[in-house]
Amino acid sequence: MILSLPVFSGGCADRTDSGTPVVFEEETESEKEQITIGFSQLGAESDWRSANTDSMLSSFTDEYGYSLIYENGQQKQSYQITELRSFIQQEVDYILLAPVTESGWDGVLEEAAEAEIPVILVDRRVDADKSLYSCWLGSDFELESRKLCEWVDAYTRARGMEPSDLNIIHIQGTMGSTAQMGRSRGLANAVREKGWNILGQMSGDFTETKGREVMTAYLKRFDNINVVYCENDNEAIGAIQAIESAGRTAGPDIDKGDILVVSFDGVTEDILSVAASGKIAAIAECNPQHGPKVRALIEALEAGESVEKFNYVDERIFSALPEVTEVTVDGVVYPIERIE
Ligand code: GZL
Repeated sequence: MILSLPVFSGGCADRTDSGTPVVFEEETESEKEQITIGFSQLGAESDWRSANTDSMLSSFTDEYGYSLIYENGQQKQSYQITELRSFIQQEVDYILLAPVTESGWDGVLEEAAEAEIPVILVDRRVDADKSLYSCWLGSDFELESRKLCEWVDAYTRARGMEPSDLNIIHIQGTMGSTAQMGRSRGLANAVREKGWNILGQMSGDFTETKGREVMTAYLKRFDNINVVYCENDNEAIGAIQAIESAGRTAGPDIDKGDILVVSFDGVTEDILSVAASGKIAAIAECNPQHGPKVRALIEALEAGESVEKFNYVDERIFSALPEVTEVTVDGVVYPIERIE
């Protein structure tokens, strides 16, 4: 029996067993052209992450022609892998992945490749065959570190200190993440090249709570700490709380007993006001505004254009302290952005 399928305006009809017409909404023009994105964000651990999520969510909206499926991996790789498998099952057009750490992605990326779903990495990188992802966009974390270490060297010398006078506590980010590895490598090289001292090194997992815990522990062990190198601002805020609770001062007068706190990110007005007070002496910017740039990459791919495999965002150095106006890394001069 051939069912008569009267076409209603805007839809086509079938019939239930009782003969009641069931109208399947026809795809609207916009739905037809919409690009479906599955975005696995690694977590919500920091102000930077929130700013990055906001940038991504506001860039892939209906008005731009996108349908976004957003998932938060709560800083657990197993959650993110499950999310990616769900995106593959839903046959999304693109997968965006902000990977929590670098290792362990080959399997699920191969599954996406088998499903012919392009993957774009944002922020941190993965330790997997480059053919398994279309491209990556984010920061040069080691360059961020080198710029900040040059600032520390210039500033402490301007305050009459010798490199060997610096006794540093290093609060690392999430171990195994690209940001942590680049920022730790930059400091390790500076310590070796300049003759600084590292008193202690431990992960603060990019969070305020753990930054405070780590700094509290080290303040109990050492009375000669004069520099704290935090791998993000949230750790720095926690470290400053611990410093002040211990009766010490986080500030610019390192030659008079202050503890010089330096950090990464610089994404909120609140953090920049802490830097304006001198409690954070300098911040290497980590630019979270990835959304529009990732959208441009997808538009290029959609247009059949080739794109760079690795795409970098521009970043500055912030400080309220006047002694250093620029730093030079590999012959490139980076002006310091004065904040007040
Ligand atoms: C850097 C990003 C880091 C930030 C932290 O691109 O991966 O993770 O610096 C965030 O604030 O938690």
